[in-house]
Amino acid sequence: TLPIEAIKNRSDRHPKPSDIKFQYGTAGFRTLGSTLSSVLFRVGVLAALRSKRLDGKIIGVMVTASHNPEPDNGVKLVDPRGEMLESSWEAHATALANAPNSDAFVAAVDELVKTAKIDLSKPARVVYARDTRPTGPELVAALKDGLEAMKAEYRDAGVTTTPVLHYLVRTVNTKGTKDSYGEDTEEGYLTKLSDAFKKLLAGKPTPPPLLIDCANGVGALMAEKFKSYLGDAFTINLVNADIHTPGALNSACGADFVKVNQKLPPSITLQPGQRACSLDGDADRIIYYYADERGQFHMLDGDKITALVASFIVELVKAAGLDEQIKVGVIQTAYANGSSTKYLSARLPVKCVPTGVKHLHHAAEQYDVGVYFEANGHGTVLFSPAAHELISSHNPSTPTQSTALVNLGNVIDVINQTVGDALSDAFLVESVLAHKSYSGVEWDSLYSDLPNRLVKVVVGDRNAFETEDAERRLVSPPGLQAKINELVGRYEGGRSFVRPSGTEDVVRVYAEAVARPQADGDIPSSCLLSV
Ligand code: 16G
Ligand code: ZN
Repeated sequence: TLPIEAIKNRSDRHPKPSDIKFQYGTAGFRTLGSTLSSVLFRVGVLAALRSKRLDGKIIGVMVTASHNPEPDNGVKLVDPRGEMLESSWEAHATALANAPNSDAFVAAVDELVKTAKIDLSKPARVVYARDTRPTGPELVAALKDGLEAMKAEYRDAGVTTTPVLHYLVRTVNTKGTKDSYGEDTEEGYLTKLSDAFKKLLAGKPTPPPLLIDCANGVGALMAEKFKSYLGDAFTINLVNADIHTPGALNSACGADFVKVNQKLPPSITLQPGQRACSLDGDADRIIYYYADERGQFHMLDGDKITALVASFIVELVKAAGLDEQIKVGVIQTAYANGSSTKYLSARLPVKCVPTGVKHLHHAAEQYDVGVYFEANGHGTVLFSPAAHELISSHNPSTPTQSTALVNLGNVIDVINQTVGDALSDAFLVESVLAHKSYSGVEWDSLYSDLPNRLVKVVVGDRNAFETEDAERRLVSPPGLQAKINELVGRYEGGRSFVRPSGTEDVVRVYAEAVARPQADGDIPSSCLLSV
């Protein structure tokens, strides 16, 4: 039965602020960290219930607000294979978080136990971690209160990145099975990725040192740890690695800053020809860039990573003699630059889905190999169990096939298939560049981005904006899409869409066209807010 008294008593220590309506959205719960104590307590209870529902499989809880400003914080649940929480439970999470008081909370929990048919006699196991935010320790304490109220077994993964937490969930749940994904420790993660990366670099000229902007976040800790695992094979130099100065996190640095402003963080100067990358606050996103010979900045975003990585995997699969059996596909969102879609569509199947990792991840699972990166730099590559099996068991008939198979195996191991992982992505990118003898310039020249503009607009009610066709067309408010079509038709190569944000109370407007002034259109500058 439900430990009602324990839940009630502990819940009283974490009262819900009466004026806030919480919502489990695409990024979990996310808002000002100082308001989240009740949410964390309740997520502790929810995570325990989710684990019981799944027969005691370990569930992950990550406390982070990613690229948001430092005072924000958030929490999201990770399902047993390391993937996002199943959508139907998002509503349960929202319901529990908004119960006005402890009695109502216990009633909501009781209700969930009944509707989701949860067997309370099953064990509950949870692993949690947090990023470097100052509100983290207090929120983790609230989370632990929730776990203890439910008598859950828990493991504290400490201060670590979102992708490491996802990795831990997957490795714990597959330990000792044929689907084993590695050692279920941070060392296991560091070893698995760095070994595969070193094997991919073996025999190639050592790449130039990579400058990594760590957004003054938890990625700095992980990147620092990788240094000794990589040894002489690959040098990383860290900048914005200060996790102690208040206010520094994500401030004028990091992947989101670079992507949104399309410029270098002011803390970075690049030598002509130098390549660098920026992580976000929990190290699940990455944006690359380089300076050309004139010192001019060029961004290499998630779309460019897709083009580089997908083409490389297609070549390896072909060289391995597996192109009949293994089909590689790409998933994008409406934000993908039109030039990238054109480049990729000429080479392999490309699908467009609504914004948000769960949509991309789910669509990627439909291919033997599914490559997805959001333009903002969050992404990974998924290999189906059948593709894994073929790659590890196929008998090569030529030395070329044999090399390609070994490389594919290492590509699989260097990738964190559970979620976007900035450092894993960097190693993958560097491996491909080394294999193709590309510098930033050659990589960039795979296609030229169409100039584009992304703005946010505050509206009375963002829920009045409904979209279809993977958010590329508005169905309401009535008449608006026709207006957009009319405007877009005036510009060469014009494309534009409007979608309500899933994380902020605004709508986002994206536009691209062949020339910069046309992408900017005739929007009065007073209407433009930064994104
Ligand atoms: C969340 C999503 C991200 C998406 C962004 C869009 C996850 C883990 N994260 O951060 O993929 O790009 O939301 O935000 O799904 P928006 O709806 O406010 O534009
Ligand atoms: Zn993030």
